[in-house]
Amino acid sequence: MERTFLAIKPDGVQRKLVGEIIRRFEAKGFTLVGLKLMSVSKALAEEHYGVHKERPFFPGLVEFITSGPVVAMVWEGEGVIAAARKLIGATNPLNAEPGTIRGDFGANIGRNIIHGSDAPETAQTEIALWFTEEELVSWQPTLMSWIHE
Ligand code: DAT
Ligand code: MG
Repeated sequence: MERTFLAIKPDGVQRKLVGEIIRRFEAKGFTLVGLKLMSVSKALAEEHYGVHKERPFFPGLVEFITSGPVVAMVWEGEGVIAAARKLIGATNPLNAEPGTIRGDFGANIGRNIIHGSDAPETAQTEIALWFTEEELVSWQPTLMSWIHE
């Protein structure tokens, strides 16, 4: 079963959006398999955003993600990587569709509330970067037959 890495950024946590965001993924039918509130070290932030190392916004991005608590999560489900990106919305909240998390709650690209892995390879790398095997729980929700054929 496919898994993706999501992180509610410090703005989402400070704005008390944790419950609302988790509710949306639960309501959609995805399964939570990893969850922790944490302070992000500079080293973890730089590794996580390594692909953007050369971009002008990189230092600000690292500073932002390390500026307060982050809720790191792993979610499971068929097609969850692409579907989570759709639920999250466009990178710039000003371009994100209403109904998406960024479209409903964001107003600035530097405060876009949540991160989601963008492809199977990045999902695998990011899950391994943020979670140990022991922190992930494999379980079968009993209502699965009402969500899945
Ligand atoms: P996404 O988070 O939608 O995967 P990304 O991987 O391109 O977007 O960029 C990572 C984060 O970096 C993004 O969530 C916000 C920040 N960012 C991206 N482009 C930016 C820009 N032009 N100016 C400021 N911050 C930017
Ligand atoms: Mg990205």
